[in-house]
Amino acid sequence: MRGEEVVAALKDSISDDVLIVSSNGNVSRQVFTFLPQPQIYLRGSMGLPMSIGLGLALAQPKKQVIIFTGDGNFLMGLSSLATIGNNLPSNLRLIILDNGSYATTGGQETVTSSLDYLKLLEGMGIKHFGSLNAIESPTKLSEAFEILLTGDQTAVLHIVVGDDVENLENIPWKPIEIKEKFLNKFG
Ligand SMILES: Cc1ncc(C[n+]2csc(CCOP(=O)(O)OP(=O)(O)O)c2C)c(N)n1
Repeated sequence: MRGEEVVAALKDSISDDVLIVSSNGNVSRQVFTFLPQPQIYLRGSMGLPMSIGLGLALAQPKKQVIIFTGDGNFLMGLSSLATIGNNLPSNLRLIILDNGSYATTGGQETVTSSLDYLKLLEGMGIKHFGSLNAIESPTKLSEAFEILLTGDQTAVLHIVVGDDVENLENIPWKPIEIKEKFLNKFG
């Protein structure tokens, strides 16, 4: 499965009151296209979805917060993972869509092929971790997602996805409009 197929497949499991933060580039376009709007669609800066998601989870403890990040963004924002591990908000979920590349900018390889996610996350103090290969086991996706959502602790789901991408429409909202629409709905 490609990243957008994974995001689209999760649509029915995500209720309208869930807060979502998505990393810049393709992942934000996928979340914008397939999941309830509005959400925080990052544009431009890489590496910020984890810190912004953590802030949202701490500010809105009664709401569930899901971060969707590409692996390139995940690597760039690693320092905030340590802060997540230190705070461990029970309402925070992190989904890493790992296509092993910076697909948005032409598919340059990232270094996740040599990354031991389990050790990394454990070292950051995050214990609830799942990893699956969505290409080989699409039926396991909804099961894994169900476990992720219904748990009572900070949890991370790492999903290996294909590196071929569909060219989705760019998000038509400016960053300030994204903020206003999000605050109008959830603020
Ligand atoms: C600080 C910074 N460096 C580089 C870029 C250019 N850039 C935009 S999206 C992107 C790739 C993001 O990769 P990933 O998070 O793995 O998502 P994918 O594109 O693979 O879906 C890059 C390098 C940027 N926007 N900001």
